Amino acid sequence: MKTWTTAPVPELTGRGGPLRVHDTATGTVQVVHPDSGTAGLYVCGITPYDATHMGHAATYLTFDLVVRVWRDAGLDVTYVQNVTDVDEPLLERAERDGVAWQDLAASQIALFHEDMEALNVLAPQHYVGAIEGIPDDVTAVQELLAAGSAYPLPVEDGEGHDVYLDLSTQPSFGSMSGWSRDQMFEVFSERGGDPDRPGKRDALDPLLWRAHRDGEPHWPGEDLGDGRPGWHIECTTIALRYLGEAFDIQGGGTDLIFPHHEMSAVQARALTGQPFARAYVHQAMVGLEGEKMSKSKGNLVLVSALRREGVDPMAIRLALLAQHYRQPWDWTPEILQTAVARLACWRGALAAQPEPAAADAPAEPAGADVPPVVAEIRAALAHDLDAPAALRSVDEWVRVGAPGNRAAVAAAVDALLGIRL
Ligand code: 5CA
Ligand code: ZN
Repeated sequence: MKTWTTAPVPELTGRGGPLRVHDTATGTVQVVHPDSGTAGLYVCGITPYDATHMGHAATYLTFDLVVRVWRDAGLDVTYVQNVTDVDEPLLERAERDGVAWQDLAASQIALFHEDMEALNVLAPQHYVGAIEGIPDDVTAVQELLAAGSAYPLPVEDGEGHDVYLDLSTQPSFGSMSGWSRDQMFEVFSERGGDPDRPGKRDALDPLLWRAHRDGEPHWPGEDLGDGRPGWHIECTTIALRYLGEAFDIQGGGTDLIFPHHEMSAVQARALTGQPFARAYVHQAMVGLEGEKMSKSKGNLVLVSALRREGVDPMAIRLALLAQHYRQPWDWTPEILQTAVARLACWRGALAAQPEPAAADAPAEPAGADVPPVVAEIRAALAHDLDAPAALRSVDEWVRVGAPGNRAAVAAAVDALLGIRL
C-alpha cells in the first residue's frame, strides 16, 4: 500500500552513538543494535477508524525517534508498519455508522497519512495492509496445521472450520510479556480474545483463521476454505516477509503487550523456530482526564481537529515530545499551550540577530563551531529516547542567547527531533 510522504532530513556533521532502549521482554534498557549496517523496525499500525488521536500520535512519534537516532548513528534502517484494514472492530464501527467498511478504512488511512505528514513523522519503507498480507497468512496457517501447532474447530451453526494456534505446543509462550495466566485472562476478552469459545484446547489459544460467515468479508484460503485471518497472524507474517527472523524492534503501545505482541512472537517462533524481534518497545498509554484515550471510550483528542483549529503541527509534536515514552500521561490543553510558547521561544531565538563577533575574531567557516547542545540532544535521545531532556537542552541553549552556529542547531533539531523551526 502507498505510504505517506517524508520531508528530507538534514545531514548533520558527525555521528550519534548507539541507541539504548527499554525492552519489555527483559525489562532492561539495552543497546539493541550496536553494529553499523542495517536495522529493522516493525511498528503496529492503526486500525483505521477514529485516527489519529494523541495516543496514536505519541506511539508513532516514539518510533520516529528510533528511526532518527539509528540513522544518525549511521545505520541503514528498514521500517515496516502495517494497517489493520480488516478486523472485527473496523467492521463493527462501519456497521454502527452505516458506511461501507472499505470506505471507512480508506478515508481514515488518508487522514492518518495527512496527520503523519503534518507531524513530520518519517514514513516506513513498507506500509502494508492486512488484506495484502492474506496470501502469506494462508500459507503460514497451513504450515502451522501441518506441523501440528494448530488445530481446526468447526464453526457452530455454520459451514467450515476456524483455526487456532495450540499454545501447549509452544514452550516460549509467555516469555515476551512475562505475564501470569491470571494477568492474561484479565485483558484477553476485551482485547479481541475469545476465551469462552467451546472446543478450544486452551482458553487463551489465539485465532489464526476465521471461516467465512454470512455477511462478513472473506478471501480464498485454499484448503482452509474462504475466510479471513486473525489479528495477530497479520503482524507475524508481514514482519517476517519484510524483515525476516530476529529483526531488531517490534513496537507499539503497552496495550499491545498482551495478547498481540505475545501472540505475534509465539506464532513466529512456531513458524521459524527463531525469536521474532530482539527487543519489544512499548509506548505508555496517553489518557484524557484519568482514562486511557481510546476509540471504544470515545474520549479522543484528534490531531486533525487541532490542525483544523489552526494549531501548528510542530507545537503538537513538541507537546508529545515533552513526555517520556515510558511514562503514562494525560493530554491537557496546558501541555499544548506550553508547547506553543516553547516553539515561539525557539523560533524567536533563531530569528534574532546573533551577538556581534568581536572585531578581531576570525571569520567562522560555515559548519564550524557546532554548539555542544547538538551533542546533548544526541546523548539524551540515545539514552532510552529521553526527548524531554533533549528539549530542556535546547531551552537552555536558547536561554543563554543561542550561542554558536545557529544553523547547525536548527538542522539538529530538525533531523533528530523532527521539529522544523
Ligand atoms: N492495528 C492494531 C495494531 S496491529 C492497533 O492496535 N490499532 S490501534 O489503532 O488501536 O492502535 C494503533 C497504535 O496506537 C497501537 O500501537 C496502539 O498500541 C497505540 N495506541 C492506541 N491507543 C493508545 C493510547 N491511548 N496511548 C498510546 N498509544 C496508543
Ligand atoms: Zn500489530
